[in-house]
Amino acid sequence: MADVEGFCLKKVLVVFESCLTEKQEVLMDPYIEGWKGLVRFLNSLGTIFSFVSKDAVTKIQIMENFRSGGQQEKYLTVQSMVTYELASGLVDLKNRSEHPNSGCRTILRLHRALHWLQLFLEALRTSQEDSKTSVLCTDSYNASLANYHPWIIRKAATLAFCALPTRNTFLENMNLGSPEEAVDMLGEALPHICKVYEITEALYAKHKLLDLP
Ligand code: 1Q0
Repeated sequence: MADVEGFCLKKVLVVFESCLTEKQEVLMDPYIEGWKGLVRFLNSLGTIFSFVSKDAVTKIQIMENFRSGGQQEKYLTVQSMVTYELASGLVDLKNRSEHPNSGCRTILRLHRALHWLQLFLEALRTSQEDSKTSVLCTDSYNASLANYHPWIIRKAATLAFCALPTRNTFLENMNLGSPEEAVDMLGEALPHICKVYEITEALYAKHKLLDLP
């Protein structure tokens, strides 16, 4: 499952480590790369999650376009993007109208999903061997992303989670060796994901961007 086309989940997760600069800024390119890897993993779980990966791909594409467009250097880090878009009036703060796909609101959606990922991986790492992945996934989703989703999406997501394999199959299919070794890898990768999440959260809170439409 996780090894489709030589895919390695470890590589994907450690990419988040390379997001942080010395000045504790979040680099856009590895952030986008990390999400692309996660989407590849998601696709390997089957078409049942394609409604999720489609949305993630759309958002990744929006950010890639900024990174290859005329103002690409303004999008080098999440920090420089926030400064630039706010100073240039490129963010819809109340209603989605003139700038429906700003970098700020797009990253906010991925940032919320990163919180879900953080909770889910932590749950996988610390749960009992016989835990149900679907339950761990539903609980982490309800504690994070679900708060921003309408009923119909929550319903579709929780239905899809039921198709997830058991915890040990899941860990084994990550192709990192035994479930224990996979758990160790998660323990190494998680602090970096948490750090990226916290820095982005603090930045968005400071600029009052946590509720962008
Ligand atoms: C393992 C199973 C993963 C299941 C993914 C959980 C997330 C469910 C999210 C449901 C999103 C539904 C689609 C549309 C949502 C949008 O409305 C919403 C808001 O955007 P907008 O433009 O309408 O305001 N979009 C989002 O909230 C963004 C959602 C992005 C989700 C990206 C998920 C990428 C998943 C990666 C799987 C990683 C699994 C790693 C497991 C590691 C195992 C050790």
